[in-house]
Amino acid sequence: MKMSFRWFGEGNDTVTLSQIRQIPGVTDIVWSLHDIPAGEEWPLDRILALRDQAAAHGLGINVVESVNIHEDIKLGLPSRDAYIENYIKTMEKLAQAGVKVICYNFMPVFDWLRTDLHHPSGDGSTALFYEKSRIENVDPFELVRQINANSTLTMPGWEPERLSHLASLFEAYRGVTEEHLWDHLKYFLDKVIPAAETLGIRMAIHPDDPPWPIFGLPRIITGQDNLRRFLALHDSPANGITLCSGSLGANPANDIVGMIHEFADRIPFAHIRNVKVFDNGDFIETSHRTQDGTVDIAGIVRAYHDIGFDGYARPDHGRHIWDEQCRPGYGLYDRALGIMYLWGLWDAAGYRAPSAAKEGHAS
Ligand code: CS2
Ligand code: MN
Repeated sequence: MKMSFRWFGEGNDTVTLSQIRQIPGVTDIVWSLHDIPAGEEWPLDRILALRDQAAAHGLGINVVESVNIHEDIKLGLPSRDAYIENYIKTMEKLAQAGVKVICYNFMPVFDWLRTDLHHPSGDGSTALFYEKSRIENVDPFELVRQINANSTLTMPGWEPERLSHLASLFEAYRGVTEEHLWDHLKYFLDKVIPAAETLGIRMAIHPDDPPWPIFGLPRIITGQDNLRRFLALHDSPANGITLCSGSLGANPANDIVGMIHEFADRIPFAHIRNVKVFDNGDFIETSHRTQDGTVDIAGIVRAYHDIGFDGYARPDHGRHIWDEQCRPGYGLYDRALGIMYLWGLWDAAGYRAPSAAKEGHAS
């Protein structure tokens, strides 16, 4: 397991590269060029500048999260071909800079969605919270009105301008079913995966978060059966999964340990975090510790150890603790604690007495 840490870039993140370097065992940042709109080609000079900046702190840039997919690709519009071409050009440049894994998602309109970014956890910390009834009984056009009226509903994965397009995006998705989305995903994979194979890149789709349809928009990367179907759409080692235990774990029926075993050789990237799911379907993000949430993090790390996982992992969202002011879910402290918990589980799973010490005594 190679450990990484998401970093949003200079001026865009409260965490610094020097801080990341001091977290034990972190070798890579997980990064993106967040200001470039989905569908546009990334400039090589900016990719190389980022690589040099990370290297100056002893960090690699092997994992990109995300190169976002233009909505026209998800909608299957004729304009998708030009956007897919741009996507492949970006992949070529990333490969030139040494990138090994590209994470992306195929969620229509929204990325991850929460109703409260600073929900009290009960111990003085706050965390991301999802209140099911606030999302699921809402008409999307009413939602657009709420967001425009400055509600606390937020779309953290996306550029703010997206809000102004929301109504027309909903309109465009009218009549787009899950089966259409599967077809559009296959069309994308059939173009992109052969390029990935040539470039030595592994593509890694991120599950939908939460893993069920919202606002009548289809969502398909939601659980084990659908992940199996996804992998079969284009059967290649370059077509893989970002197995996110927190996204999938919002549905307690998801058996994440089972997925790690079943999809072992198709997981280039692991997001490991916990959530606590309540009986009414609401959930809050917790510390990474198994006992604090509903997801069996200890079992998950043990499963990765059992399969000899040598891909990249990162802690995912953290709580906001010790009064840290940071991007929602992306502070330094709780994610660093998460990493030490993950390493603790990992090291304990493979523990052997250090042989070097014994050799030292031999003569
Ligand atoms: C989220 C997502 O759960 C997560 O990792 O932060 O925004 C994720 O980065 C994207 O869905 C990946 O494309
Ligand atoms: Mn994730």
